[in-house]
Amino acid sequence: MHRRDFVKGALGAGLASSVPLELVLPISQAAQAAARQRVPYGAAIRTDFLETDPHYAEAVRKYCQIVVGEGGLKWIDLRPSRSSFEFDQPDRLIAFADANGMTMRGHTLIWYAAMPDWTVEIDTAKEAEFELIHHIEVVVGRYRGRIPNWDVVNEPISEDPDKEGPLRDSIWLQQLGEDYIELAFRTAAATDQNTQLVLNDFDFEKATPVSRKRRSLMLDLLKKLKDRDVPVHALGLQGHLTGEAEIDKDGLSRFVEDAHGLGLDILVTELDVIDNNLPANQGVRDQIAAMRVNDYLSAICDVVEPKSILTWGLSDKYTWVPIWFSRRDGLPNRPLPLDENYQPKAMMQVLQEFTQAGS
Ligand code: 9MR
Repeated sequence: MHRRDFVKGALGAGLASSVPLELVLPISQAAQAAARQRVPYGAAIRTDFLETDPHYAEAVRKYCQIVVGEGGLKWIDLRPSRSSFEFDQPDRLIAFADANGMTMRGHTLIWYAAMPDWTVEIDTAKEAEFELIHHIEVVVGRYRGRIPNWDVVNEPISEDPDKEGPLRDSIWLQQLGEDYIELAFRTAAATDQNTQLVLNDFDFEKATPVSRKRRSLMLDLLKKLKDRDVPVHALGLQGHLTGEAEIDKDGLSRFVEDAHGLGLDILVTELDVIDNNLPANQGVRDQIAAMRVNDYLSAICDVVEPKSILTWGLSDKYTWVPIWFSRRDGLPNRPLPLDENYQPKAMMQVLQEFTQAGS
């Protein structure tokens, strides 16, 4: 039974049939959309623009059931100094989510990047352990019961493992060795027992030696954590797809199946298509991007339905892609499901096929 039918049925049992449903239960746009969804869809949000660009807020309300701050919960935003926490941005975003019947994911507790300068002063294992635990306890504790899942550790596998070793260099790895991962998960679980704890990373979908290696290292890490009863509940597949690269559908499906076989849920957390090397023609570019997203999601959904699918941004107007991957021809990047005027592109149709009921 669809959720909508359930709501009507439950109401019908207790209320006079002459009362129009709209008057009894004002169904928000988000709730209506949620009723259509099979898999919840969401996007990374820039909170400031949500408040200053009404078209942006309208698009978020129209399409998203989940939001995640593109920043805001990163150390660089939260921790201006060792002794202080600045919760303004995530507080505003979670208020928006609450007001619109959405949920907010937590991104991210422990990451090698986006660290404020003062953290270079963390130069002993004891200090690192203290700071890691303190940070997680304060941040997860503040939103206890309100954030349904957290990226506890983000991007722990190194970018090119054959050159750099298996795990990504960070303050945490340097001071605590790979035990930092276990410590982060255990601390998060002890702080909020009801939130889903996610290990999140990218580049698992290509048919390259690096991608293959990263898949195998991620599985090794997950197995090790599971063997030690570490409370890791889900694998987050970021999905920053490279526009010109084929998706290794078999490799990705097998990887997802293996991770799921360890008892983990699968989430798609940061989907977009890096289009700096795709043809200039907009129509062609959008079609290729949609095709990559289709290949990526079918490789995953053929074996396991993800618990949610999020893109890293919603409209091409606000995207991180040009920071690292601007186009040589000077044309703007088009990595996301809505164009810069909030019109849906082919990618949005693909996303709806994978997320909406009855499709
Ligand atoms: O999109 C984010 C960008 O605005 C920030 O400057 C950057 C550093 O905080 O992080 C970007 O988001 C990254 C995410 O947090 C983790 N996966 C890769 C994302 C894109 O770089």
